[in-house]
Amino acid sequence: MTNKPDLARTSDLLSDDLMYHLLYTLGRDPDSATPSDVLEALALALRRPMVDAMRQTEARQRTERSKRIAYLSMEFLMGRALENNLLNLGLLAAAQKAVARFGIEFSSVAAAERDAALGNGGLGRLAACFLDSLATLDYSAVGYGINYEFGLFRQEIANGEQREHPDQWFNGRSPWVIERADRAVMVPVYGHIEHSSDKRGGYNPMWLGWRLIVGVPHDFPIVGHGGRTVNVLRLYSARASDDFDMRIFNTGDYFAAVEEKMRAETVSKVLYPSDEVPSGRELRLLQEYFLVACAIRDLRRNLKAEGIPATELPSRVAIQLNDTHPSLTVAELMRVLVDEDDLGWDESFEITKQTLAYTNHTLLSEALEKWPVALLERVLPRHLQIIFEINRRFLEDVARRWPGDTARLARMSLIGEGDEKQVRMAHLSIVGSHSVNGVAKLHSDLVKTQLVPDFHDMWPERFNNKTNGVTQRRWLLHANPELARLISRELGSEWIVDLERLRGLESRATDLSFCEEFEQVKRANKTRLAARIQELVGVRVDPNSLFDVQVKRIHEYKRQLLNIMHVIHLYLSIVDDQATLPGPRTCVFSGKAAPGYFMAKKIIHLINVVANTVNDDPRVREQLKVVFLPDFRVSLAECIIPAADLSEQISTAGTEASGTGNMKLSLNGALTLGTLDGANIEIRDEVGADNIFIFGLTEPEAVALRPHYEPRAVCRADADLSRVVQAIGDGRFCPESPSTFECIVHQLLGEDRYLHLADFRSYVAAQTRVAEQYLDRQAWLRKSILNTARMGKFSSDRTIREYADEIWSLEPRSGSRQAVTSSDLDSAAAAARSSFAANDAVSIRVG
Ligand code: 26Q
Repeated sequence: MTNKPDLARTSDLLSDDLMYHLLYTLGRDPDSATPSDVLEALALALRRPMVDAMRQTEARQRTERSKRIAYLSMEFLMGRALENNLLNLGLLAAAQKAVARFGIEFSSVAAAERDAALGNGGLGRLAACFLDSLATLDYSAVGYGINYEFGLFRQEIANGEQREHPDQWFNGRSPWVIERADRAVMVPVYGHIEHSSDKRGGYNPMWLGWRLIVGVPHDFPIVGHGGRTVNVLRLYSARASDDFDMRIFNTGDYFAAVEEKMRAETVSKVLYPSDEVPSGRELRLLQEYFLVACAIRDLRRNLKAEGIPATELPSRVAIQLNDTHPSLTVAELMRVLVDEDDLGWDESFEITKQTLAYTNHTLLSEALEKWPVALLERVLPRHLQIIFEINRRFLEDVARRWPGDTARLARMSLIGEGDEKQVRMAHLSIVGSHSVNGVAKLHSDLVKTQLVPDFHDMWPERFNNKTNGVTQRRWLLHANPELARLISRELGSEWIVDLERLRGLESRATDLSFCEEFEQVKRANKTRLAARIQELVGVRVDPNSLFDVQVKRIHEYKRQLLNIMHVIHLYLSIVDDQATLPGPRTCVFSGKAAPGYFMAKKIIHLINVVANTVNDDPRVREQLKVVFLPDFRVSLAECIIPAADLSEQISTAGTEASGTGNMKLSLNGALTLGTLDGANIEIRDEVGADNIFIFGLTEPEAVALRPHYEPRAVCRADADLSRVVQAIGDGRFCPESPSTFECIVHQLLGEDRYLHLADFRSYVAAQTRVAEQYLDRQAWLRKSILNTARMGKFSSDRTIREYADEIWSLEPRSGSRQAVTSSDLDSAAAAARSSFAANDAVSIRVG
């Protein structure tokens, strides 16, 4: 695509800038520069084209007066940025050339980058995919989040058990991030309300005695594919305000003042490592409010700068709440409109509702966020007042609509009564938004019928579905370059911005020579993963074996336990029954457990001891290998996913809101073994029932079973299952401490909340079909190709267009990129490259 002289010149310029930053910004000796020095210098060298494009994007969006989407999320699981940015800027080849001059492998420079792990899992990664799509589709968008100094913990496995270590990514200062001290904002917290009256005698409460936290934005450029649009992810760090220093001066109480300063800065210190029910911690509440307050102030500042009145907010900005974590936005927006802008309550509430939209990501009703009223009163007294007033008016509406239905009032109230009064954040989000969406068809239906049916009765028009998607730029183009190349050779490179084009591969699924090439790519990816496995856990695995992969957070509902029970079943059938498997299999697990989640940590331990037993047993020889890869994160996923043959998506029906790993794996040609849960249902609809392995109870069947479910009876009736459960309980995999897994058996035979035993038989049968079908290489390959070919729907580009059209009312951007030509991409890349031209004056020639 790029012509040679152009490439040479661009990489010359890039290496000049690289050298400049190495020498003068970082103070390193070029002769002894390490890959991570080069990485940092390269990131700094890329600032010029990125910032230029960012400013151009801003200017264009300002002149077009485009409506903007603000995506508020406590998590953005970005992963590495280098290759992604280079690919999107069209500068990858130039950078590779520039780096080669240092005698350092480009791959080692890329590998030196720490993942930006500012998220736990699906919800955070979805936010990252959305930012990529928003920029690629040229939407005016900004992500608001927190610049955690410590991202998600680093996981180590010691004696089979998870250990957590702090992850201080780039010491909290990524070279990609640009601090914007000029756009700092003040956030008040704590204090009390003084009741007073305004001039007209109306009630005029005053929030006084607050403490200030300063929010300092750190901008992370989000480069859209082709480099035309560069949006920003604005991450806030919490700092103490100068008045702390003043207090030292005034009171002389040095220690108290420093302590307070540290307390303020704690707010952005660490990501909560849990993706389940919150524990009601004050620091988390402060974090959530901090995000909301910073975002609202920033948006208002922008509007003011453009001279736009607050009443026009809904026509200029759409705010999407990523789960309830930023749901205090409802109260904060009301506070600024009513208290600061002096608008009336009704008008303010209309503006708030028209601006906000809420995405729900969970079906477990106990996982819905709630905050004690007493805590809110202490931390955010004015917001609590506002929430009470919203509730009072809301319950009046409910009572008017359903007179006398007090049970309904209690169910719907924003305040849950109990031992302790609590604010129900999902209710607040629904009442304060004009749109409530789930993240897959089944999930959105269950939100309406099971999670909040009363709200659906009241406002059916508010509820909608937006099935999740993933960005093909990261999950195919970047993660699987060989498959990307093969596809582009066959179909052209349009699929990069229009995933439906993959459908063109359908006709190649029966073309033997294409099948062979597709297989070679998979094989090379498996060989690469095998090397990684050897390096990480010292286990040699056979790239010819079936790579059976389950990678995701460890949760009981995701049923990694069911998977390992099947592994145990295979193992016992080999060693106790002298059975032979149809073919060799390598079972790959990876994922983190929340540090306080006892059962999830037990499951990790069980997987690891089973892995050790199986891998060390000479009777199993090459038939079965089991590995648990430590520290699952975006960059490790990029290595595992392209190498998978089988994708395990085995959550109990009705528990997984959507899943997105399922989409990434299928896109990379893995066949799904799954339940009819979350987006698996839509994946089946797309790939066809013949190209997926479905098993287990459906959601209505699971609901019907629960009241009379007897796991013990199920176990007794199945000899294979009894043997597996027995082996877990009697310490067969952990003889030195045989009671280690008794709690697992106790859970399985007691409640078995996630119906492992009920689905076991059906799961084993499906696994047998998998093993048998894998033997027919040609048939399997065909299915694998059809999986890739039919993933078009699951691009986050499609999801974002739906949000933009149906929730945000954003104009489709100029040309909306449906048909980007390769010359388009070239000219955008050329624009990025031309940024270096201005650099000549200060450039220093290399060597
Ligand atoms: C809340 C309060 C306090 C501490 C932590 C939390 C918290 C943090 C993260 C609660 C939940 C999460 C994350 C949830 C999540 O990742 N959900 C997943 O979202 C994906 C994207 O929509 C779906 O595909 C998955 O099905 C869903 O599990």
